Amino acid sequence: MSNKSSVSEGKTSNKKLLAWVSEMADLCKPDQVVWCDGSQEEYDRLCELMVKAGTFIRLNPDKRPNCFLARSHPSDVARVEERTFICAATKEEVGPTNNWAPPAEMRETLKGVFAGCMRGRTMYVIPFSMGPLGSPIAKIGVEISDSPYVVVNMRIMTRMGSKVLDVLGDGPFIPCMHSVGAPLAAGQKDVTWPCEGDIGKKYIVHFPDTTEIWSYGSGYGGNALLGKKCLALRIASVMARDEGWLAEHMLISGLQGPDGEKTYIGAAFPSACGKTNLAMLRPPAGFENWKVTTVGDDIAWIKKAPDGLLRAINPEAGFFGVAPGTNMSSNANAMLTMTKNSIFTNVALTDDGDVWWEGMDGPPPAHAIDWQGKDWTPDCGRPAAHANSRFTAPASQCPSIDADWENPNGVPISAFIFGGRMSKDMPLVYQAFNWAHGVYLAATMGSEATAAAIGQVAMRRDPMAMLPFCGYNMADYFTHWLNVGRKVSNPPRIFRVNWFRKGEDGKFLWPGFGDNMRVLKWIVDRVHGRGFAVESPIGWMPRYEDIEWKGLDFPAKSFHDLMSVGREAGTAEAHSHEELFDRFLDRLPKEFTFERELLRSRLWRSPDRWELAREV
Ligand code: TSX
Ligand code: MN
Repeated sequence: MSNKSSVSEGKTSNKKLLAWVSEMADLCKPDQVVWCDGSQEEYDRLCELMVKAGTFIRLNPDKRPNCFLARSHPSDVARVEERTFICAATKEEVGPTNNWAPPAEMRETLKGVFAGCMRGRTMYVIPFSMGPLGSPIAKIGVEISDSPYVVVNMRIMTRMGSKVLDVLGDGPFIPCMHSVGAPLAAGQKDVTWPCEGDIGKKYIVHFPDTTEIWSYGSGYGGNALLGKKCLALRIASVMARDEGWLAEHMLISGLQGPDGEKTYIGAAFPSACGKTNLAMLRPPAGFENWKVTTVGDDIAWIKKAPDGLLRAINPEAGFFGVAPGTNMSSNANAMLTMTKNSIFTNVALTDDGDVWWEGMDGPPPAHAIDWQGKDWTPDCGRPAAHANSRFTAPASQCPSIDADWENPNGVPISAFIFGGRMSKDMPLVYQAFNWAHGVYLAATMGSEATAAAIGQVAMRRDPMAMLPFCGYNMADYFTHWLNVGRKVSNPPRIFRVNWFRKGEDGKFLWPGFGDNMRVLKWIVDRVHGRGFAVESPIGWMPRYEDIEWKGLDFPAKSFHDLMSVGREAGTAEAHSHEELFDRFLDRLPKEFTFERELLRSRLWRSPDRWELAREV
């Protein structure tokens, strides 16, 4: 047994890191401490270890070489927002949308739950970089975890291992403490997915003032892979506020037209709107000379560069995407990315050793083993894959990956797109009048989610798709957005989109997916000052003839149904913004109050229904 950091000799001379690892080993009492080097050999060894333990099932190497399936405990399948805390000095700093606890009190609680929590387990030290190694925008974290599943997922999702320690030197790092919260007594047999079963004993805690993360009790996704939501969004958003940049829940993609001109966009969508699908979009028929490239599918770090442009990097190195619904027509690039070297969690296992989930291509298998390890047949009445089942796949394997995806200086962003899932009254696309109006559109973004209990559709406001991910008071976050736009001379143009509008018959009005390229082309045209638009009370809108329809039979009447907004619906929407704003009291930027009044005035003076398809 060597629970001292003697194992670390020669790995780093960073005194703070050595002291922290040693202190955490003393607290958690693991059987051993292992410093991860990030090598293929180490990855293979840990995967094999998990196969032996029953945590991993190796998939058929002829069908999915070097791929594994993991099944989590049924109680540990998603992020736990109600157990997520931001422990800043005061409650006002984190605002009404975050859970808060006094930092000193929370530290005592955590010391209690972490004491001896790694007994019988190995403590892994995982150095990682969010962003290309050595990029001026990148940040280094070190995760301590007792989960080998976390180690191998982190190797796909981040730049991980000894090379990070070389870049770190004696510099600062973000400490990320993680335990599944399931110590083993002497001789106790382990389970395949250890975790704390009592949700009240799970903790996902952020200390923004000292930039620390402490996560206890879950081994799943954003609860455990601490570089992603915890570091790259919650902690980074605070650092970004203090340092004058943006940490956003956005995909980044490149749109290249027939003349070779390339335009990069950042796009924010709440969950279940198909962000990964948009990031990897394949242009439809009629767009043969267009190319869409992928820089990232989830997180963007955006900074004003010396050249005066807002440049973005994807801090991640892999995709942790929702599996159900992903298929060759919704997202061929994602399907091709995960053909090898990937990890699948909570999907079904087919009889020939491959994976399957609801919405995959072709007919369902006649028999499979479901995500809980039970026999499954198409008529059994249960889903084969969990709705939040995931693939972890290296971004480098994505056929649409952008040539500059690892450019340490990032890619220049020309447009920000914000979109929710709205079945009524929200047009396919419109453009903000200016930066402040655009920030307002982003902040009032809403999305419909089916509340399973009542089977009803409820709209939830999700400002910038950051509601669960902003590490400080969202009113201050809005102010920060307004400030960033003032700092750059030619800020990105801002757009709202909605792929999910339905007709009277309850059917989707817009084909979506690849055909969204038609909307993106109009956005590109607008950004470069050549796309036409008409002014409406809510923003600039394309007419039917401003959209490229080649390859799609889409009548002007349908476009009109998709774009029109009535004065009554618009006014009701403007009114309900007040509900969101009231939560932030006097911290809300003044601009928002004025933007809302301007919107109401424009609507008041508008016709009952404005008709873009017929009028100019
Ligand atoms: O990802 C989606 N996108 C973005 C694609 C680039 N989805 C899936 C959402 C769940 C994650 C969509 N679903 C999109 C969309 O644009 N649009 C829709 C709605 C829709 C669903 C099915 C059809 C059309 C629209 N199918 C047919 O009409 C045949
Ligand atoms: Mn996300």
